[in-house]
Amino acid sequence: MCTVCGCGEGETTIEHSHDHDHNHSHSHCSSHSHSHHEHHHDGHSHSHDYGQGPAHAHAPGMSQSRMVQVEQDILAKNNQYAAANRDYFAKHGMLALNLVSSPGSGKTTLLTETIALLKDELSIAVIEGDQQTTQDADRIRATGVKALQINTGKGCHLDAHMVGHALDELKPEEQSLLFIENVGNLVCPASFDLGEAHKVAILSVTEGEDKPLKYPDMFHAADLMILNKTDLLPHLDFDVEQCIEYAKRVNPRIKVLQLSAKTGEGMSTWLQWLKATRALHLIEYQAEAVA
Ligand SMILES: Nc1nc2c(ncn2[C@@H]2O[C@H](COP(=O)(O)OP(=O)(O)OP(=O)(O)O)[C@@H](O)[C@H]2O)c(=O)[nH]1
Ligand SMILES: [Zn+2]
Ligand SMILES: [Zn+2]
Ligand SMILES: [Zn+2]
Repeated sequence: MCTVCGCGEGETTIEHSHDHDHNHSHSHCSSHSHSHHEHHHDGHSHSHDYGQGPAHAHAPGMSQSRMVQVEQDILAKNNQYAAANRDYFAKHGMLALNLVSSPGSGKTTLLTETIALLKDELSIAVIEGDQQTTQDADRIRATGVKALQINTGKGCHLDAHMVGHALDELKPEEQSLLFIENVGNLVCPASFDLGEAHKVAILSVTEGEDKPLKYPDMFHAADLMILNKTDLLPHLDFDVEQCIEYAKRVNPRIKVLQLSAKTGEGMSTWLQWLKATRALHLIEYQAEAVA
């Protein structure tokens, strides 16, 4: 159960790149604490079941203070896994970006278009999160880069533990750019640090300019807001200036880019942001290597 919104968690599955003729599942999360990237995967296929055990309890009957305590425990545990992921990214010189938005804002389209423009220049890998299908990961793989799907079942967000396991499986190349497409949801993904360098919030102009005010946590947590589908602006009465003002009201440091993943308008500025951000991370990585 997600204590942030009370929805069901569990049934999480992570794609496996290898297939064997036997499967087993083991129960995760509630009892073990491990550091990532050093456990399991001895060449057979298994599925993870995240939500079993005590955390599977139902919200009704739980007191408010107990709910708050559970939420704090979950977030504290998540932060430990996030720190392990961050460490892994730093060690491998990887820039990880967590793409967050409502369903259908254009995350996967933005990714496929970005990959097409950048993949000859740098190594890119993608972790795809959504509740049920592997369609997004299939769309990414069609571009020729490595992608792995995490299905969260009823879960409404990715957490750092899932991402750690996905990294074990995906094994992105050194110094690669890693995109993590979160589950389409403007609420819960804001609370879960995945170890990423930046959350990038994608808002499409069809959603209305008031979204940053209505979902402030998400826009507060993001360092960059991409206003997508600008090709549709002539057909709408979306007020771009007002939207940017709202976003800056909840997060004065947020940067805003406007683009259309469909027509390519504005994409070059996004590519510049990606390359500049990656370059900064590589400077830190190289400085660490020398020290
Ligand atoms: N007009 C227009 N349509 C777009 C643009 N970007 C994406 N779309 C369309 O928006 C719809 C949703 O795009 P996706 O890329 O699947 O969105 P998503 O955020 O990955 O969706 P979920 O993974 O379900 O949350 C598709 O029909 C896209 O073709 C754009 O810049 N302009
Ligand atoms: Zn939730
Ligand atoms: Zn684990
Ligand atoms: Zn998608």
